[in-house]
Amino acid sequence: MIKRFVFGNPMETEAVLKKPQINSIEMLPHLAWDGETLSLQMSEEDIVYGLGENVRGINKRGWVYVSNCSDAPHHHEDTHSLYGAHNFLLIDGKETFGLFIDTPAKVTFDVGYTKYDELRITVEDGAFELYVIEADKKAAQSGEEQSRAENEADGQGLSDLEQIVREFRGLIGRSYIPPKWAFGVGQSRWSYMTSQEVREVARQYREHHLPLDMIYLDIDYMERYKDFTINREAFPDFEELVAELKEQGVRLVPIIDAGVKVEEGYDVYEEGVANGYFCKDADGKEFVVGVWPGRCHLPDMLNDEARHWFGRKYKVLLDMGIEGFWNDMNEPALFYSEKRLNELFDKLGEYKGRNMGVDDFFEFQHMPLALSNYEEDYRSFYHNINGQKVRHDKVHNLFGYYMTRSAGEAFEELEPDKRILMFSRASYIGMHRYGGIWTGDNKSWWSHLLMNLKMMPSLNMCGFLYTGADLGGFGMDCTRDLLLRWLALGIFLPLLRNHSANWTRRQEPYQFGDTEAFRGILALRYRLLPYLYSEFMKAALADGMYARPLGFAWPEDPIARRVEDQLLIGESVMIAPVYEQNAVGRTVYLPEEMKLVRFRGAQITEETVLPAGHHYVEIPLDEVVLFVRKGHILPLALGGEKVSDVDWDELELVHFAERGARYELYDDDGESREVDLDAGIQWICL
Ligand code: MIG
Repeated sequence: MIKRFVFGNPMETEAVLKKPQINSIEMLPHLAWDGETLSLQMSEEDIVYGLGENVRGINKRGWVYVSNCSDAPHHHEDTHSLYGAHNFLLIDGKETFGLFIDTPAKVTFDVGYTKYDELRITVEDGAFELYVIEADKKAAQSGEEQSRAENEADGQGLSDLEQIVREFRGLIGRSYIPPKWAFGVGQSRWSYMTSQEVREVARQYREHHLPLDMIYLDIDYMERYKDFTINREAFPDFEELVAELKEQGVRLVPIIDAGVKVEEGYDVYEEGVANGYFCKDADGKEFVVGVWPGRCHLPDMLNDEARHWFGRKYKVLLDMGIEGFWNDMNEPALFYSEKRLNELFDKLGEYKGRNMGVDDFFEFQHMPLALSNYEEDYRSFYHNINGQKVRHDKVHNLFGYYMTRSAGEAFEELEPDKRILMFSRASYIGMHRYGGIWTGDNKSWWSHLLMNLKMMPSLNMCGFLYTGADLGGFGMDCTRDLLLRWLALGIFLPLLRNHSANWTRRQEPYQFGDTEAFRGILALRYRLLPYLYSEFMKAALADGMYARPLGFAWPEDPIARRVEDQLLIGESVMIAPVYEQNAVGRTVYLPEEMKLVRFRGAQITEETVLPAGHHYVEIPLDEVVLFVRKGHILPLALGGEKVSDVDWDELELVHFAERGARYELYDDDGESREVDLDAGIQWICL
C-alpha cells in the first residue's frame, strides 16, 4: 500500500508515473514531522536499506548522506554525496516500510549519525512529496499455474522487503533494458587516443582469447572535446573502425559530455545560442563554465525544446554505426565558472609579499582547489522550465537525469525498434527508465571493491539495474591481484567494464603478464550469461531486484540480515567474493544448506554441499566460487568470446535440487525494444 503526502509546493520531477491521491499530513504513519524534519525512532535491531549510490554499508545506519549530485573523484568512506540522488529508504525493523522523498532539491539523511537511534530527513526549502510504502499482503492465489516470475509480478512468495521494493518500482516505472551485447565484457581507458590504439586493444583481447564485446571511447575521440564531433586526425577512418570492430563482435561506445564548447562555427554551440537552449546567468546571458574544452555552455536539459534538440544530436554518431553511449560530467561538473575564476586571480594577488602564517597559507592554498564544483556557482545560473526562470540549485539533482532522458527519448524516435546502450554518471530516480549508471570515479583500492558490492542492491531498489563500477578502479594504480578479484565480482554484475584514468598504470588484463587466470574468469561470465541475462530481464520486467542482500531472502535470520559482503544474484546464486589483498580465502555465511560450486578456467572443479552456518572457504586468485541455493538450478552455457557466440540451446545444469525442479529461463532476441515476460520464459526441468 502506498500513501502519498505533499509538503509545501514541490517542483515536479517526473520520477513517479502513477500518483496515488494525496493524504493529509496528520495521517502520516511511522514518522514524526516537526515542520522541518521528518524523524523516526529506531530500535537497535532496525536496519535501514536504500539510498542507491552512496558510500558505506548495505545497512546505511551510522552516517549522514546528502542527496546532491556531485562530481566526487576522490570519494571515500567520509564522503556524503556521490554522483546520484536516490531518495529511497527501506526500514526493516519492528515496522517494515519504504520511503521515497521526491524533490529535485538537496535532501539530508541523518541515519543514526547524530543520535544512534534516530533517523532524520531534512529537505532544503522544505518542499517535497513523500511516499510511504507498506507491504501489500494479498491472499495467495490458488489453482492457477503461474510462473515464478509471474508470481513475483503479483507479489506472491516475496518477503515484505521485496514486496515494498516491487511496489515502489511500480510507482516509478520499468527499468531501462540494454541490448544483450551490453552484458559482455567492456574495456575502457581514458583514453584510447587513435584508431590504431583501439584496434590494438581488440587485437590483444582476441589474440589472448580474452572475451570482449565493447571498447569504450573517452573524450579524446572528439575534436577538442566537442560533443558529436570526431577527431579526424586521430580517427580518420572512424566509420570504418566502427564497422570493422563490429565484424569482430566489438562495439565502440563513445562518451558524451554535458558541457558544450563555446566556439564560433561549431553547430551545437551556434544552434544552442541562436535558440536560447543554454542555461543563462542572472542577466540572461549564456552562463560560462570551464570544463574539458575550456569555456562551455550547459544545455538547458530541463527545457523541453532544448532537451529534444540535444537528444537529436546523438544521431550524428548513430549514423556512423554507434549503438551505445555513456553520459559524463552531468551533475553537472564544473571545473570553474568564468566569473569566479576572474575573482580568484584578483584575490590571489592580495597574498603577494605577505608573510603567510598557517591561516593565510591554508586559505591561499585552498582557493584554487575550491573552484571546482563550487556551491555558489550552482546558484548563479538558470533554467527555463515552461517559461519559468528557475535557479539551478532548485533543480540540481535533475540535470543528469534529464540529459540522459534527452538521449533516451531521442533513441525512441530515431531507433524505435532497437535497444541502444546508455548509461550515465549523474542520476535521479526516474532516470532509471532511460539508462543505467556507472558509479563514477572510484580508485584501485580494495575498499572500493567491497563498496562496489555493497552499492549494488541499493541501486537495484531504486530501479537502477544496469549498473556497475569501474572494475580494477579508475584512479590510482591497479595490481594484478586486485583486478582478478574485482573481475571475480564484476562477472556477476550487469555492467562489466574495466576503466582507468589516463595517468594510472595500464589496466587491460594483458598488461599483467600471463593472461590465463583472466581468461578463465572472463570466460565464466559468458558461461553464466543465459542465467545472468534471464535474471536481469525478470527483475526488469517484474520490478524485482537482480542483486539482493541476504536479509531480503532470509528476513528472519538475524545473522543473514547483518551480512555486508555477500549478495544474492538472481534466484539461484549467492556470491561471496574475496576483497582483501593477499587473502587466500574468506569466511562465508550460509543461511541454509547450499552447494558450493568452484570454477577454475571457467570449468567446474568442485561441487560440495555445505550445511548452514559459517565456513572458511579457500579461493585462490584464479578461481571463482559461487553457491547454488537449495531447490535451485543454475544453467550454464558452454561459453564464448563474445555475446553472439553464446549458445542458449546447449545448457549444462548445475543444481542443488530434486528431479522435477525447474528454472524459468528468460530469453529474447536481445535487441528489440518490445519485450514480453511470458513470451520469453521457457521452463527448464530437471
Ligand atoms: O573529470 O572523460 O568519470 O570515467 O574517464 C574527468 C574523462 C572526466 C570523468 C569520468 C571518467 C572519465 C573522465 N571523466
